[in-house]
Amino acid sequence: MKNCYRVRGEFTHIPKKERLRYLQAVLAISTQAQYKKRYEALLEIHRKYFRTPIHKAPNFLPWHRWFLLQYENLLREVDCKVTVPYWDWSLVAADPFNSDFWNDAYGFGGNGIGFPPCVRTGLFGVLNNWTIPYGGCLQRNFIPTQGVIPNVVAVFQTLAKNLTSFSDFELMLRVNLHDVVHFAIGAVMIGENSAAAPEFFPVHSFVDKTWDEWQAKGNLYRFHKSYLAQNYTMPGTSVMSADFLNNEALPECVKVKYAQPTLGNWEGLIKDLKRMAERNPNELQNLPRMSMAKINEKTFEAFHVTKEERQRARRLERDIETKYPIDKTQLVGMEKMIGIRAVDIKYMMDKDKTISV
Ligand SMILES: [Cu+2]
Repeated sequence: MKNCYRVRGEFTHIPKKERLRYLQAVLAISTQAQYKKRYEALLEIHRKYFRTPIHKAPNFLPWHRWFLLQYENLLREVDCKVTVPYWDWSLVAADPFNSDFWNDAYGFGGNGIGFPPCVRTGLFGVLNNWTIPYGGCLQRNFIPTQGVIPNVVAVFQTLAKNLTSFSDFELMLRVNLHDVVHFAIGAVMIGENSAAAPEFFPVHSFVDKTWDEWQAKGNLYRFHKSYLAQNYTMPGTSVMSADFLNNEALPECVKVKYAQPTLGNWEGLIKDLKRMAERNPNELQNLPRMSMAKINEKTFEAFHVTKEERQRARRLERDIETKYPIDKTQLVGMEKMIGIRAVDIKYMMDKDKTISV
C-alpha cells in the first residue's frame, strides 16, 4: 500500500458517481452521530485559530494542507476511496456561479435566498434539513459575477513567481486568489466559521494544488527555508510547517497527488498560456480578456490583511490584470466561462514563436 497515492481530481471533471460518493461522505460526517462530534471539533480548530498565523504568511499554506488532510481522513472512515477534490475556479472565472460545481444534485447547491441568505435546495440546503455548527442554515451570498474571480492567467502568473519572490507568490495565492474567492461566495465563507461551508474544502484543495505545483519547480521551492526555519508546532496542531511541505511524503506515509482535468480543445491553449507565463509573465498583460474586479476593501478586513500586505496585493493586482479588457458579448461557448478568446491565445502564441525564432 506504500505507493498508493490519494489522487485528488477537479470536482466538475470527475465522474458524477465520484462526485456523489464525495458528497455522501460529507453528509455522513456532518450528520451521523459516530462522526459528527469529531467533524465539529475539527471545524472548531479553524474557527478558534482564525486570527492567528494560520491565515498569515508563516502558516497559511502548511496549516491548511494539514487541515485538508484531517478532513480527508475523516471522510475516508466513511468511504475509504474518497479524497477531497479541488474546484479550479480559475477555469470558470468569468462566470463562476454558473459552474456545475453548484449543481443541486451533483454538486454543492446554489446561492442563498432571502435574509438571512439560506441555501434552500441541494444536499446542504434547508430543504434537506442540513445545518452548520453555530449557524443554523448554510448561507451564501454570491457577489455579481462579472469577472470577479481570479482567472487562469492570474493563477499562472502566481505560479510564475520564482524562488526569490516567494513572499509575492504566497501573498498572491493567499490574498489575491484565495481571499477573493472566499469573499465572492460570501456569507459563511467570509467569517471565522468558513470551514462549516462544504465548498471550503474543494476551494482549499485548489489552493493546495497551486502551492504543490509551485513546489514542483525544485527542492528549494518545495522545502522553502522560511518554513524550515520554524521551530514551533502550528496553532491547534501537534505538527510543524516542515512536516507538511511534501505532498509525496506526508505524515503517516500519506501521498497526495493532484490530477489535471481533461479539457478537450482547451487543453493545448491552457498549456500554451502556462508556458508563456513561465517565460514572460508581463507579456500576458497584453492578452485581451475579461478583467477581474478590484479586490474589495472588505475582503482585506475580513481576513485581517495588514496595511503593508494590502499595498503589495494592490501592486500584484495590477500585474495580473489585462491592458485590453473585453466583455462577455465577445465570447462564445467555453470562452464565456474562462473569460478569454481562443483566437487571442493563438495569436499571442504565434507572435511569441516569431519573436523567439
Ligand atoms: Cu480559505
